[in-house]
Amino acid sequence: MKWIDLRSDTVTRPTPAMRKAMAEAEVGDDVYGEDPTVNRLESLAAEMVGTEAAVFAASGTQSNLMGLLAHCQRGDEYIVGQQAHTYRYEGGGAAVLGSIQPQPLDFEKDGSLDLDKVAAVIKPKDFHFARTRLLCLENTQSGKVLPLDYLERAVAFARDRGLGLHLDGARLFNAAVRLGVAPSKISCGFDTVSICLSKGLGAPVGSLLCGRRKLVDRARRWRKLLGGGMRQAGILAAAGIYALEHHVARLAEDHRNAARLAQGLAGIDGLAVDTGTVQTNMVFVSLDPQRDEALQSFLKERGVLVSGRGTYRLVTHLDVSQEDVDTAAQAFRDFFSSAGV
Ligand code: TLP
Repeated sequence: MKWIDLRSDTVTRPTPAMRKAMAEAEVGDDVYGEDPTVNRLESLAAEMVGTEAAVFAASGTQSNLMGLLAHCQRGDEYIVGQQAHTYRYEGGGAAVLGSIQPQPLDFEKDGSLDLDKVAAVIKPKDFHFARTRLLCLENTQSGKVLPLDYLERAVAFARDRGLGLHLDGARLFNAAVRLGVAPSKISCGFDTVSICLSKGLGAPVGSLLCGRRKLVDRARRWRKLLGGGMRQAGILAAAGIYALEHHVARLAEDHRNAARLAQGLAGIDGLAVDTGTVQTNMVFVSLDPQRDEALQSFLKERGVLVSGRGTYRLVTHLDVSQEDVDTAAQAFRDFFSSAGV
């Protein structure tokens, strides 16, 4: 059975052309800095993101953690969104491994952090307090693209307050495609930027921490400590190079499919669809949580996979076609019509 898997864009599988690039990759020992394909990927990523350097990591979680550890010492603090991946979904890694204290704040509706609220939680320089060191943003945030003028203000704010600035850019390329700008236009003011190759870009594994050379050097040391020195990683890096060269522009197709899915789901009685927030490849819908189980098993019988409780994040990607989106929307409609009840 062909599944229409809307749970995440992490589920994509490498295409035949990507697998070919992986099979043919020239490799060496990356811990010695001798894997030519990893080196090429790191230069390419740094160039595209507009930073001095980049280091290849096993996952977005590892890359974000390397970034936080590069910026902050024991007893330092980072300001971060309450729902941000770097706070909520990374096992508390910064606190567990770095003794770094998070200061979470609610995201605004547009996915930004209100800079006045950020200013209000910066701790005074006094030994009672953790040292506020870093501001972390996320772009896209739940599929929403941070406005460029906001980013400009955030960069100026961080400079003014002497804070480092980290971007969880797991889906930076979705934001760039949506805005029609080079990714570096979004990321250039940040000190560190984590990008993921294994989301919409379709690589099986891999992220990069891009940033100022000094911070990337520190992060490379942390990567080793975290067990992330990967030896002949060129096989994975080749997939990443392929993804960056061939799968960025096509993200527009995922965005069109998400908009089409939202349209297809709008107006179903019993399902609330937030069509206004569909900017990239994510659609959020909600329903009476009591119907979760019935809905999920009904959809599964139709070959459609979703996850969530009460609220569902439906994600389009490389392995979801326009036809798949229509099939999924029809399956939802059937469930909520008398046939599905
Ligand atoms: N997020 C996953 C889940 O963990 C929620 C997903 O399915 O979206 N930053 C952001 C903004 C992310 O969404 C994710 C993955 C990561 C970082 C971590 O990437 P990985 O999974 O490679 O560690």
